[in-house]
Amino acid sequence: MERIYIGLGSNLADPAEQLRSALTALGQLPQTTLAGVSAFYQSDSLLPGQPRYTNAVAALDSDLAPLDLLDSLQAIENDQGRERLERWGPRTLDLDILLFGDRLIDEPRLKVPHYQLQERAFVLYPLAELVPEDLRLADGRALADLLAACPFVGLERLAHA
Ligand code: ROI
Repeated sequence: MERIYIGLGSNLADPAEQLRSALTALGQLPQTTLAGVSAFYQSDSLLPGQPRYTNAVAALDSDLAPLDLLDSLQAIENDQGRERLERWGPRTLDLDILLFGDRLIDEPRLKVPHYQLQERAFVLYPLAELVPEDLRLADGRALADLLAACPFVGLERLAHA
């Protein structure tokens, strides 16, 4: 059993509802329990000209292997109407594996810790709600240092889930 953190994001078709459906689906994955959910946060897209995003982070305890979990997450994205028209395009649902126990994963389909974690306030702040204050990532970086270098700017914290 490993503790896994998943980043959720949506900017189409009622984003908060997309996140709630995704959380239900995560809780129904085999060999997996949903151990926690952050608040929801809204922010502007990092790319101009897209609707605002709603983001959150979920904690899972799972016995799934990383690539099996990745397949399951992509199936949930597809079930919720994700169309892969353009890279970085607006989406009904994005599910990213942020951290997977204390593993470092470097495979063509999956890099963990997520490679853009440190640049994304909408990932770091919800993640910080769920982890121990002194968390270190598998690559040795302290989450507290990443937070200190990534100001809470442009994020709007919404009422819980
Ligand atoms: N911007 C925000 N605020 N949240 C996201 O989840 C997000 N995802 C993306 C891009 C387009 C980079 N911008 C985002 O893929």
